[in-house]
Amino acid sequence: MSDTNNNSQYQPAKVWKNDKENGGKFASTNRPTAGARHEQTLPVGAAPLQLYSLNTPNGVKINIMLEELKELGVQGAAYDAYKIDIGENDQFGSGFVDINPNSKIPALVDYSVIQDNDNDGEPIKVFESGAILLYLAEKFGQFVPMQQGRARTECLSWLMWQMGSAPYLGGGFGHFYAYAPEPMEYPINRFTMETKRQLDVLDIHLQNCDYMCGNGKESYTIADIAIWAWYGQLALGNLYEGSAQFLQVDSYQHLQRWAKAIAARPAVKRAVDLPLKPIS
Ligand SMILES: N[C@@H](CCC(=O)N[C@@H](CS)C(=O)NCC(=O)O)C(=O)O
Repeated sequence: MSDTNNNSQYQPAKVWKNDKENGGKFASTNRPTAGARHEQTLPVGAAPLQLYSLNTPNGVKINIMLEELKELGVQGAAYDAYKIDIGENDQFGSGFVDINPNSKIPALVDYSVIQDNDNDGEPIKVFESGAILLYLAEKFGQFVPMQQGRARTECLSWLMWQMGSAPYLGGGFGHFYAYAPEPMEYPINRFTMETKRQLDVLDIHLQNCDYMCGNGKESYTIADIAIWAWYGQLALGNLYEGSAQFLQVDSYQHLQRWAKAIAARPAVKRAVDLPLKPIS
């Protein structure tokens, strides 16, 4: 094994055991099991949509969408937003797990549907930020081409690209660059390589279009919203201190132009620092 492994003495046992603190930033939160860890009833406000979230990139996607709908004056998109503090293990409370069995923010509950015949008086629970964006976009007929065809397919392809790619950025690069107990060359190199490749994918694509799926303001979609929350914020130096220089984000000029244009939108300015109500 090469020296760049930083860990050349380590040999995986036949069966993994959870018998050591790993020392990373989220070490005390992580367990190899799922399900509720404590009882916690979540508050429900008066608005039709109830958001349980945090202003991380995955949370910011939904903040942007709801604030963009507010900008358009969409009445039915009124919402209450509550803070799920993942550092305090709120994501493992019974009320949150009942909405999202995967215990990760964001999660949304739509109470506007309880009068509808096919909902048995129950609200609709939505988890996974991509699913929430698509749910809201389709419910209100905004920020997604509604008709099946090339434009809708392109939008959903880029939305799914974001959902599949960002774990390499956040869980891979971000984790090892900013949260691991010590710098480790092998994982930092591996995930930096992949993150820079992804930034290049976006830069090349944005060379020929204003937004991810076309030109002109009306082509701004949930694909831009989802991708901006991670890659736009990374490009603007808002994620992982020191990473803008490390990744040389300024060199991706088309990505920079797109990221700045979206950052200037009033809805986006409000969304990145959305006030969230306490859950208790
Ligand atoms: N694929 C999920 C990922 C959500 C996610 O990873 N959320 C993080 C914060 S950005 C979280 O809640 N982490 C808490 C934990 O892992 O315990 C989505 O897009 O909604």
